[in-house]
Amino acid sequence: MKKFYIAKSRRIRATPYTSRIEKQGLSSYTVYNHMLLPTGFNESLEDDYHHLKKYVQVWDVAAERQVEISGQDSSKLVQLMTCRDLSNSKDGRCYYCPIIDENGGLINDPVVLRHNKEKWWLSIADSDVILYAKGLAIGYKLKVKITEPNVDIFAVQGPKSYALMEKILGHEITKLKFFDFRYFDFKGSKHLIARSGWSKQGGYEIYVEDTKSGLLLYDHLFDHGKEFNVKPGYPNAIERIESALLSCGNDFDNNDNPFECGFDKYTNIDSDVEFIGKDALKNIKSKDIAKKLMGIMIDVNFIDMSSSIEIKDLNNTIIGEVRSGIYSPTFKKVIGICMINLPFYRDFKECNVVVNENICEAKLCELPFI
Ligand code: THG
Repeated sequence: MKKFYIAKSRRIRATPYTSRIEKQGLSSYTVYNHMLLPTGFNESLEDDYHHLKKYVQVWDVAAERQVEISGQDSSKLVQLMTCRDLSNSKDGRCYYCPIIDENGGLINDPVVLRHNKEKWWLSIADSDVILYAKGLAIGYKLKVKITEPNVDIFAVQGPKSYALMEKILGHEITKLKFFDFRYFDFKGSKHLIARSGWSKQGGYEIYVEDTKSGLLLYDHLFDHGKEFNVKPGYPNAIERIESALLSCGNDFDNNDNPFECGFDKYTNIDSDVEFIGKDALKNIKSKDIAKKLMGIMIDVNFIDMSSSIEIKDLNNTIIGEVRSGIYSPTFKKVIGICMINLPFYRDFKECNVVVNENICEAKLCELPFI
């Protein structure tokens, strides 16, 4: 597969870690929230996958931008944007929240951090949530301030992340529960650290506000992490597809709703909170969903995904599309995340997918794979 350079410009923003990862052997980027997001280093995606599952990696995920909503009406605005009931939310907790529009169509799936009732961060996936938030604030005449603060996340992921972070920040860090966050001291500077991250291998995310100290911490992790075999990394497509961590814009977009994407547990249409799209979701819930996100295993050892790929049943009827796919060394075939139409999502039929111009046998399954 031919690779192309990214022409850098101000519009495609660098991160504070960019110069470091480029020295550390970066080989490819994607663009996410108008910012550089690493997608590969010198070693192969498969080697990095095995490494992530065994050791610890430090990821430049500064492209996961924060939309800060503060002020008197901030709780109201955050709740208007998500179908997840946040009325019992607590300070210092993260909440995975679908953001939807008036039709119930998905806009984004951020991790929402509640600092307090008057200060929230939406740690967004790749779409311009800030414009939606500002539009709503104007229309509803809300007393809020909406900004994109200078917060640049790096993640520490993998089973050895706990030991590495304990060595650098002390024993307290190991007591942080999944999706809790608080400020930890590093050489006199405070850093917001959450136990979270876009892998199922465990770890932390450091929301760096003090760039100078954040870079010191970044370097420190490498300087003192050799015993844990620390390496630079990035959200790994193999690991995240096996774990069914969904990718906004790839696995779902604005034409899909939370029920079709398996976000049922983050969708509360029966509580009395007010959010945009609630009536639309009630209507959707009263019928069968039109399509459903599922897993697919395809009998082939390589797939190049640059757009969705049709899935047909054995009668040549289109039953859905593959939206993300990658060769999995664990399953020894291509695994993918696909959207399957009604009624075909009901029984997991054998199907066919044309990959690399060959008709390949495939099987549907429930998510996650692991
Ligand atoms: N961390 C932070 N910001 C982010 C991401 C992240 N913004 C962009 C993108 N990732 C948003 N998407 C997701 C998707 C899944 C999860 C987090 C962000 C996630 N899900 C867990 C799961 O599915 O098991 C837990 C969800 C729960 O039950 O609460 O972690 O990674 N800062």
